[in-house]
Amino acid sequence: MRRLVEARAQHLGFCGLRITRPDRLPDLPDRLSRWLEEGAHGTMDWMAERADQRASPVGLWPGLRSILVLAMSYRPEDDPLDLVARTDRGAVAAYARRRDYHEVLKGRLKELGGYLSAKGDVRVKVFCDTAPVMEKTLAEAAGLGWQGKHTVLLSREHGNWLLLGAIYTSAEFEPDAPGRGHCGSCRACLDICPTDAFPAPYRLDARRCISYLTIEHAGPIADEFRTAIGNRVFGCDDCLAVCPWNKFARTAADARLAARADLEAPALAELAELDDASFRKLFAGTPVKRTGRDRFLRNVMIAVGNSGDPRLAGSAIARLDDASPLVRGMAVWACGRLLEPDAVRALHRRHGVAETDSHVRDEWSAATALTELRLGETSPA
Ligand code: B12
Ligand code: SF4
Ligand code: SF4
Repeated sequence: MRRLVEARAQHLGFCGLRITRPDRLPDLPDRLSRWLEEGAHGTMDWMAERADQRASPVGLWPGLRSILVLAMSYRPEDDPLDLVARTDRGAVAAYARRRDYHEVLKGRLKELGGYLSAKGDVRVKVFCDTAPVMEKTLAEAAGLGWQGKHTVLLSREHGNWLLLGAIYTSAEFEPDAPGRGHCGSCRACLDICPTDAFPAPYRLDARRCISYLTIEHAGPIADEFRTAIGNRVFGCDDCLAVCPWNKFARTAADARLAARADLEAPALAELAELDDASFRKLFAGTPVKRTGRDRFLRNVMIAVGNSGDPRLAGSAIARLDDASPLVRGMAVWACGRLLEPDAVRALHRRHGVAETDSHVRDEWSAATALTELRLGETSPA
């Protein structure tokens, strides 16, 4: 039975399948509750809402006997770190430059689950990211690889460009040996993080992670992170891209997850022009669409401000009257970074005086104060 399921999984594009059982899992409740108690999940309240089920697969489904954990590769062709240096371009995380993996993996998991249940009196439930399931920890327990110091699951065969899914089943399978860590003394992922999001190896404070800030976080992004965000307009790949185990990854991205060429290095000037309809059209079927146009444009404005290129100032000026205060606020910030003090004051008179949103008003105050400061620095004593 196992061999048939493995062959089917391979046929469906999965590069790895390993099995564990609920009595073989490490101490999930402690690990999760510690993370939640620290507040490391930020505003992702959904991580806390069904924490008991997240930490207990049997609590989620009492009929559970075995857990099949599956991985699909999305290894990018280019090094994502090269893109971070191209400041006139927006960097979209590698996983998001393609069809939404939730749909692709869920579809394949359902097919595999259907195949399994057709083989006998077997019940299955399939999960990919949308249910309270700790996929990385299950994957390590099943032996697919190990959670690296960056907390992401990686393996010696596939590196860390893997997306995960799980099948809970009432069938009894022999479990595999759990994964063993091979990080050794390496700390490349910890050192490269632009926002110091790792308080310690194997622990991530999501509140500081660019992936959280640009995707999950709905409000304005705190000033302390804006410069470090650089041109990352959706997610971040730095800690993954630097991992030495990727060099040994033989697996190419699955064809169903082929990257879209137009999302490889989109021009910031073009992204800055997106309205709701063109945003939805450009990102149709990708994970970016779920974040929504306003949050995305907020990120684009930060990238424009970080470009250091005054020629992009026009892209920020055009968003000073945007209907979304999130976008207006970051457009003000970008103008403050790219324009001369006189120009910022003139823009404030034209666009800022009538501003009603308190956050955007604060941005105007900060931008005009910054330009005053710059004036002071350049005026003769
Ligand atoms: C919440 C979430 C996020 C949050 C928090 C990330 C995080 N590290 O938890 C944010 C928004 C930041 C995020 C970002 C990303 N995510 Co995400 N995310 C999730 C989600 C929904 C839940 C993860 C979770 O349970 N976190 C809770 C904490 C408690 O878990 P943890 O970090 O694993 O913590 C463990 C360790 O601290 C460990 N631990 C504690 N002490 C010690 C000590 C030692 C020695 C060891 C070994 C371990 C250990 O115990 C904890 C529990 O096991 C999963 C999908 C899912 N349902 O599982 C996807 C998932 C983890 N994300 C994924 C991806 C691809 C990403 C990004 C790469 C996307 C991007 N490019 O922007 C980044 C990576 C950032 C990073 N370095 O983690 C993939 C990762 C695949 C893989 N190979 O592991 C997943 C599995 C989605 C999927 N179905 O494929 N994500
Ligand atoms: S995804 Fe980026 S910001 Fe988040 S932990 Fe990794 S390097 Fe740091
Ligand atoms: S970069 Fe180094 S420390 Fe980080 S996950 Fe990879 S091997 Fe482990």
